[in-house]
Amino acid sequence: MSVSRSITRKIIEGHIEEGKFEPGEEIGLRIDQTLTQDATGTMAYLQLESLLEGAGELKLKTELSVSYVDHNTIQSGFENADDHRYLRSIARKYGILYSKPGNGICHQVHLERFAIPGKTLLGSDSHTPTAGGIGMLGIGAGGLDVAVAMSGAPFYLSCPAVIALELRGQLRPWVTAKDVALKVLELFTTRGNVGYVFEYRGEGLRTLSVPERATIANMGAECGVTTSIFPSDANTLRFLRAQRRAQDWIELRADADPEPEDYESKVVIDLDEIVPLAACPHSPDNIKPVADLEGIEVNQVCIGSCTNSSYKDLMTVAKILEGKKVHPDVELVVAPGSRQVLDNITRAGGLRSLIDAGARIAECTCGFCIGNSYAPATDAVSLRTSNRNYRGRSGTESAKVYLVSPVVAAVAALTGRITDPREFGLESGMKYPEIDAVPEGMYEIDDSMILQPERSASTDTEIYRGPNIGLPPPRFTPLPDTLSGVVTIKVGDNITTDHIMPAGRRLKYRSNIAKYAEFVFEPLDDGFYSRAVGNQAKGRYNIIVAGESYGQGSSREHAALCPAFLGVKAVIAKSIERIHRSNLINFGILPLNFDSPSDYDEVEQGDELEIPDVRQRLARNEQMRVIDKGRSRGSGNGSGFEFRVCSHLTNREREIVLAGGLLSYIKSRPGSRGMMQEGR
Ligand code: MIC
Ligand code: SF4
Repeated sequence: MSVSRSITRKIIEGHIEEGKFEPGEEIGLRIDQTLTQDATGTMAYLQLESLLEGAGELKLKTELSVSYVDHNTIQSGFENADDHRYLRSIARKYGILYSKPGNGICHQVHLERFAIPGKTLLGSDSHTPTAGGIGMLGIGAGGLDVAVAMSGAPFYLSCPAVIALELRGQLRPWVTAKDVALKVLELFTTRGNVGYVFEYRGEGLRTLSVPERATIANMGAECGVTTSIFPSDANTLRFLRAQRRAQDWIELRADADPEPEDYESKVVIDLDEIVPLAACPHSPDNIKPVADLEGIEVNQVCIGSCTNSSYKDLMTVAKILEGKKVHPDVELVVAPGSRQVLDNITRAGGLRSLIDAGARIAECTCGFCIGNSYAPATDAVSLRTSNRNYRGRSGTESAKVYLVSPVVAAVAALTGRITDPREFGLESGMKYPEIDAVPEGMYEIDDSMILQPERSASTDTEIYRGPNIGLPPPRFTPLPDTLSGVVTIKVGDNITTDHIMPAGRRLKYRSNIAKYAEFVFEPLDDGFYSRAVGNQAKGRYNIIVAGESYGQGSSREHAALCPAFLGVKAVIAKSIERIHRSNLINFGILPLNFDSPSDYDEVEQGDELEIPDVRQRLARNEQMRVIDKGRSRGSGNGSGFEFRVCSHLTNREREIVLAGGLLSYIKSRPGSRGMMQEGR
């Protein structure tokens, strides 16, 4: 009997290589396309090189792989530029497309030029689900997983359950797709959504263009879902036509009547009822109506990032600013999402309005979003159209960052205060500028900043390795029989990968693990590094203890790789987010959950823990006993205390941890020279 299916299920079943569509079960998916960005890319390609060492054939197995340079573009020293050269030479060698710095943010460019409805995309960046706006299954992962997928092996994940988000009605003037994304965050928060896909449906989709859908799909990443996806319909075709890619279109929708059986639940969102919203400091789910924040003085406004930097976003901003001046006390920064966007707003006169109004025009990169430029002043209020406002991410610890739509941002840039844009419209007599997402039916397209090498790789291309490229990727020791270690740090709930492995001014060390490791947990506790190294020197493992939702946010595998480099062998948490959990496993760190969350309160930083028979228990998938021997110095309060933890690893994950990580696991398998043969 045929079942009625969701879009998610249709794409997964069309790509499944192992397992079956059963939420919670491990599945292996064939990956059609990959993307990397430079901040995660150097490590991903170093690992790819390691995987391919000794393999005769060099051709990658994906249909398309693109290497973007969009994060580390400051070039205040040789490091970034050297990394770019490395990436470029790797792309030439392996037949990977290379998007030069300045061409745009990976997710925006990928949506414009490469994303295809119905296909799968694996990206070494957590906002890869942006491609869900076009009906592609885009999933974020660590660089090593992406490297493995490029070599042709399936990508393993826990089969997601599908939540349907039914959109009804139509957005009111001055309310935008960003407000929908923030509404979803208000409903679902940043925790507890691991293992789900948000699938959008309903008549409300009619009025949402692909870039607007992409804004909504983009911020599903903040909820922690595996991905978000929209149908591929007439609006999708219109967008693809305007990108001269009509041939990439297929129609894709969920079976309609009765509703797909695999929706685990359905939530209705009435677009007419959504009001302008803001995510207040310091979390993307701290949502309030803009009307409630009116009057707060604003020092900085930053418009851009992979969430909100499309042609429509920036033209709307330009129209609001047209003929006016930015408030004297406000700094306005505008970073177009891609060179295509910059080109099109230039032709449409938008750039002129932005410049005349007094905007600082930044290059088409992540820039302010990753905190490596345009850091706000001490205690400043910064309104940003990006997707994350964790404390300190902007580059300024004391800054208060509010996440808002480009419309709210533009209005605040004029008034110098947080202002409800609907009120602004009424008071100023300005009509809401309705901008078509596609300029006069067609975008201006120029792909000359995307270097297209031969797809068949060339063995004689020399790989450039500047001094910023550290040693080859480290490998880690197999898990011991009894794991003894020290709780080197105990952290609370909602610890993001920005807390674990800061970006901003530390970003340039991404290719040099030994150096970057010096900054593990720097924003929370700058003594972590020396304690961890001290324990390592004494031959003891380090253990991290954490609360709920550990490892939220980015896909950066460095948040696992650098701790592993410092001898971290286990994380014991109340819960761990999906991508980070996979990254821990990939680098041989055992992810453990407290069986009883209240045990978290009993364990203290400095305690010595022992997990006996860990290999055996893992192999038998049994609960584990942790003996807390009390603090290593002083009498300690925890002597004799015992608690239980569980690992919930699949067979494959278990073997990876036992082997000391994915690289060691792959290398230890017969025929491993062989990722290429193992794959398709
Ligand atoms: C981010 O937005 O935090 C990043 C920087 O894009 C990361 C990737 C990285 O750390 O390089 C992400 O979202 O995965
Ligand atoms: Fe770049 Fe920010 Fe998007 Fe991350 S969230 S990819 S840093 S623009």
